Parts: sequence; C-alpha cells; structure tokens
Amino acid sequence: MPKTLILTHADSDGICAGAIALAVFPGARVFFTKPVSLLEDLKNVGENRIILCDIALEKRTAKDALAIFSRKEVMYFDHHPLPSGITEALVDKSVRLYAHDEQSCGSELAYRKFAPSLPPEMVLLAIYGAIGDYTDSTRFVQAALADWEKRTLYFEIATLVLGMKGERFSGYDAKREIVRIMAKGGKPSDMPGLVEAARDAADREFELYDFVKKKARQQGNVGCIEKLPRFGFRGAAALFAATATGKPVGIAVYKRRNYLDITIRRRGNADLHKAAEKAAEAVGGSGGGHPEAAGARIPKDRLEDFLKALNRQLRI
Ligand SMILES: [Mn+2]
Repeated sequence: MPKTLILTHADSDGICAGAIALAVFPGARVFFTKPVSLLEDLKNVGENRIILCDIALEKRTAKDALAIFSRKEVMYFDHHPLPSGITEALVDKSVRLYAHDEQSCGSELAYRKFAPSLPPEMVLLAIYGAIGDYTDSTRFVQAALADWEKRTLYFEIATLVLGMKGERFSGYDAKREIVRIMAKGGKPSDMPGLVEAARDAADREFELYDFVKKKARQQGNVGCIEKLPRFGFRGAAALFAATATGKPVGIAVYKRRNYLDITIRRRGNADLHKAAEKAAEAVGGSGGGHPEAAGARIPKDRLEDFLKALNRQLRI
C-alpha cells in the first residue's frame, strides 16, 4: 500500500473535502496548504499518493506542480478557474484522477468520486462544504439536501464556518482534529469548544454590522466602510457596507503599511472580478477574484479614484 498524503485547503470546504478523503484513506497524513505555497509543499512530500483538494493551480507555479504530479499518484479535486495556459486536458494527463468543475465545491467533487466506497451519510460533508463555499445550488447538492433536515445542517456548517474564526481553532492542529472527527462520521459540533466559538463569532459579526451601519458612506453604486476595528470578517464587512447603504456593491478598506487592502462584495449580479481588476489597474494597483467576491490592493492615496473607477466599471 502506498503511503497517502491529503493536501487540502484550511477553509470549511477544504476541511470537509479533506475529511471525505481521510474516510477513504484512514491512514493518510493530513496537511493544509494554499495556492501560493502548494509548490513548496509538494517538493517536501515523501508519500507517493497525494489527494489534493480545493487548491487552485497558480500561473507562476502550475507547470512545476504538474511535473511533480506526474511522478506521483495524484487525485485532484478542485473548482477554482485554471490559470491561462493550463488546460483541463493537461492537468488530467498529469494525475491519476481529476475532478474539476467551477460550479461545484471541492467537497462535492471529492464525495462524488469516492461515494461508492463511503457510507451514504458521508454526503453530509459534501453538503456542508457546499454551503460553506456558497455552492449549494448545484443539482447534486440540492437533491442531497432534500434527504435531510436542512435547518440542522445549517447549524452544523455555521458551527464550522464561524467556530473556525475563533482563535482556538485558527491553527492547523485544531483543524486537523476537526477533519479527523468528521472523517469518522462526527459532526462539526462534536469538536469540543467549537459551538461556543461559533456563538462568539456570530456576536462579533452582528456587532460589526452595527458598526458598519453607523459609519458606512456611499459613492454612486458603492457602499464603503473604512477604519474597521479588526481585520477578520472582511467579506461580511464589505457586504454590510452594501446592505447598510442600500447599494448593490460594498467595499471594506483596510490600511496596510504601504497600500490599501480592499474587499468587495455584492448584493446583486455585478461581475466583481472584472470590475475589481480594471478599477485597480486604473489607479496603479491590482485586483481580481470571483464574480461574486473580489479584492484589490491599491496605493494608499488613491481610494477616491478607485471608488470612481469601480463605479464606472460596474455599469449598473
Ligand atoms: Mn472551495
């Protein structure tokens, strides 16, 4: 039997996908990574079988990563867009098994491949992963949800998503323990302390809403919040900036030492990825992301210009 490594993302989808993989390969080592560190991590892998979940290939390192894949037995489940120059066929050639679909989360993709060797209740992990990644509208997840009491499932995934915002669960060891519990058929709420941490995070999120409601300003179609009390909850802060001002798009602005870090969310259907990329470029920064969630990094003194450019790009 080859030794197995599960390489996965440390967010809720990555944890659920990792737990699905661990249920299939119970002796595997679980290691968390991110797209920027994938190549370095791959170079240090001693195992000859790798289950890779919910990790995007980056343009800069994709070719080298694929070269390592082709020397190992790799099963790869991911839903992030491929970088330019890399095709699905190319990835497929380098791995033993490849499931890639931008509409489904990593957990759904892993579950669907491994379902024949799993107890049927493991589908819950695919559902949790999907809700955690906002990809629960796929046909597969909708059909699976119909078999369960979805209010209870929302409680469990909220426990996972919010609980991990607690300091106690921010480290990889705690996350690995959650993966172990879920791989054995446990629920997120079985992890000691996670429910309490989730409750605290929910409190902080509602406090954040009150803060944003008081302080948000608007320009054109964009609500804007600056000087946030903490760095976490960036997506929620940006969304609340839209909600509190009644605008279709919201941004949260964080001052870093040499630049502004901007998170962008929407209430409607605006394509934030393109708008963020172009508006950031217009002020000498860089930006991008997904249509529904994007970000930008811009020079410190260009916020007003960025807001104007973003409004122009949104064309709402
Ligand atoms: Mn994901």
